[in-house]
Amino acid sequence: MNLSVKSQTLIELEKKYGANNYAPLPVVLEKGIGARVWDVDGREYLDFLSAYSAVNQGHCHPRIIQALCDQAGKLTLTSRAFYNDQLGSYEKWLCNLFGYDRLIPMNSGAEAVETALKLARRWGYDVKRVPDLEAKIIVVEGNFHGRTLGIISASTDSASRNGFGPFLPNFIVIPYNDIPALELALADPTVVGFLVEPIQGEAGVVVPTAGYLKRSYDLCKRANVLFLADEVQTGLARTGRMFACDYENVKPDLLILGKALSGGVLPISAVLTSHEIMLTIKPGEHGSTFGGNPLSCAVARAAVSVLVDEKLADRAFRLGEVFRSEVKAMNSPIVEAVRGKGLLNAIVIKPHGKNAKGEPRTGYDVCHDFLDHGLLAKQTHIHTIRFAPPLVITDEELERGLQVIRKVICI
Ligand code: IF1
Repeated sequence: MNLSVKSQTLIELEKKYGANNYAPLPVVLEKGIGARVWDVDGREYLDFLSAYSAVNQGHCHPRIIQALCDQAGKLTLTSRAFYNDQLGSYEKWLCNLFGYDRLIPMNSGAEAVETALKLARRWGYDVKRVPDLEAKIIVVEGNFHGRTLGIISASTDSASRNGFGPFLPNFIVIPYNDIPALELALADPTVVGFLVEPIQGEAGVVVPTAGYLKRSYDLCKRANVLFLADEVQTGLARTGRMFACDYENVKPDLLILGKALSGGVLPISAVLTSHEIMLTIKPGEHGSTFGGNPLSCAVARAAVSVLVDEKLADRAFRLGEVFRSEVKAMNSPIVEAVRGKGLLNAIVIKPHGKNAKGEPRTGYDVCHDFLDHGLLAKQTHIHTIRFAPPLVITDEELERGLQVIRKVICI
């Protein structure tokens, strides 16, 4: 589709003055409500990415926006040098809701992951009594936990880590979904934590074998190693349960949340854990300027309340079943796999045909076709396309999205 002058102008501004760290699809968005967004020319799209599962509650959910506006007019930031009237009640409410003793409020998902890694190391030295500087963390191939130097030190993705070294030592990388490999790695007495996504998002919505999380958790307990679940993308109703770990009744020692914790309104993240683990960090040893600010507390409380009150996990479960069964029933000649849980799904595309440049068509080309037909989705690792609409998507909107998908992949 040809871009309007208005869109082209705005795109050129980003190209001229911004960082070249993304290759966005050619669409310039200016408005969003629920599962729908509109570009600067008033064209409507169904959002099947939800800002990588940050907008589970739908764009500009009125209850979250109201909480934002109410608090924004009162007090937005005090820093933690002082107390504020929102943080304590938010911490108590979220800890009681999710069954944890304590919460440390951060901002981005990466910050929360870094915080969890520091807590695991500090617990390792102070409680497990691992010799200083020897604490190790087990991670898995294909992991994605963020873009900070500490986190990419654990990454196996060249695009995330090449050219940014040197890296943090003491990460042990094992295959995902591989219990014997974990058992072997856990034999090292200096291991303090196992960091894992319950479903690997960036790797292409890779769902592990049923029982993998529970078995991993049990092995970690037996080895006196902490189980760190990165639920930044899978958490908060996305996969059809409040947390993906809930499918196996696993309660992580450290629960890492972000993205939809704010419903996509602000960067808000958190790590929830026990008294013993959380209190290993003393005053002045960790924090952030915006962590726990009153505006974020008010927004997060509204965002999580929406998930609970609108029963969005149940909705994601039901609509996810519809989505996967309907896409599978399309029997598309270019799709070699359909997988996911709840409304975190993906299809794997076979290289097919040629694009305008005469190259084999990839996920990017298919997403470009989706765009032309009014649906926004994004490929990951060339041939995998992730579908993650807001959990508030209506049955009619989902059906409309499936019609677009059918039109594009059943060529
Ligand atoms: C980008 C990916 C998704 C995450 C998990 C922590 C974080 C993320 C499981 C860090 C963030 C985002 C980052 C964004 C695109 C997106 C992404 F493609 F990068 F990998 F979703 F799959 N744990 N994921 O998925 O949270 O610091 O970003 O708040 O960097 O391109 P963040």
